Amino acid sequence: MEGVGPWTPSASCQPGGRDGARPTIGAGALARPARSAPRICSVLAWAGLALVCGCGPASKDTGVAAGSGAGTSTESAPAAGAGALPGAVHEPIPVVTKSGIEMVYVPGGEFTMGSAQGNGDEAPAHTVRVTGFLVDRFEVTHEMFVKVQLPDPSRWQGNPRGPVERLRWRDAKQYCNERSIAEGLKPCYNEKTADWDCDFSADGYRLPTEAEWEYAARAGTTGPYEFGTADKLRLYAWYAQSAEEKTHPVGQKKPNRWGIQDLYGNVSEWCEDVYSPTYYATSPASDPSGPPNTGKDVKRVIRGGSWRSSADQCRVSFRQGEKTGDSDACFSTDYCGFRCVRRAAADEVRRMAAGAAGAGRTGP
Ligand SMILES: [Ca+2]
Repeated sequence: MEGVGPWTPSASCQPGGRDGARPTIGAGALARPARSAPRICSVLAWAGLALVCGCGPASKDTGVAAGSGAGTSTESAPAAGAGALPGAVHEPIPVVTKSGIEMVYVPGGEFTMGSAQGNGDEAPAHTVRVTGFLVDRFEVTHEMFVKVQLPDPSRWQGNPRGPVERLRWRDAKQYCNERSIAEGLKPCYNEKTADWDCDFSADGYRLPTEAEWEYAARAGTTGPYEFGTADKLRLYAWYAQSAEEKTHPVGQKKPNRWGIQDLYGNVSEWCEDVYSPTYYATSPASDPSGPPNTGKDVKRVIRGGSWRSSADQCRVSFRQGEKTGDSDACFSTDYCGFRCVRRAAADEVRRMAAGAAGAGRTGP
């Protein structure tokens, strides 16, 4: 699929615009909010989000297994570990990062990935176990992108809270590395390899795996939409029937029960995985990260649908492969954006949730 409608040249098409040397890094730009990040923000975010997203018991209108905790809530993943969060290890926890970005900690668990009722590439539905992780509450926005001093390739840039789009897969990965460096984390991506290979053991930011994305979107539910049926999609998503052919600032639609927003629609979200329509038949049961790259013109997974998608294309198990655009000087896919994830141990999550935000702050 290619983008439709007019677009104007951006930095992505300017000579040297985005393929040149790494800009003088935004460690300073991102580090500043860390020092001033008020502890109260995290506390309020925790309390407020827990109320907003209904992180406690499952609400009524979707087929949720017991509670709304992580999948079937078999929490024993390494990230949750022994130092469990008091009374909360099975529940998602909103946090604010060192650089002031809202994320949600999703405890590990098992869930049924894919669908027997969807398209052929969504089958077979199969059990997958996912290690706990932090996921951005929102799609990455213009203001977040500019903060790490990367040129913004987006078609629509009028509102700093709008999602970045028209973004190559590798540019999304570069943002992840810059954000990691700025927060003193180990970057996940090796920029010296052709595919910018991912070190999943690093504690920095990266794109979600397809399994992580679906696990976070499902939030313990089993149907085509976390909230129930397609007639409610308008409340949760900017998609073809509601978006008026453009993106919208993030966070205006309802969150899912884990407090994550704009999963459906607005911009489709890059995942780490190579796209293969037959992958589910052979994928590993624990933390699958996609099939190997078989060569050029490989497609990577995008998830969630976008401002131009049908309701069907926004389903939680709907899969789509998209060319990365990494060798396309004028990548024009104005519906491709992303959000970040990263691994975090339970004690770090606890500190973040308490407002220390991982910045070495142990008190006010
Ligand atoms: Ca989205």
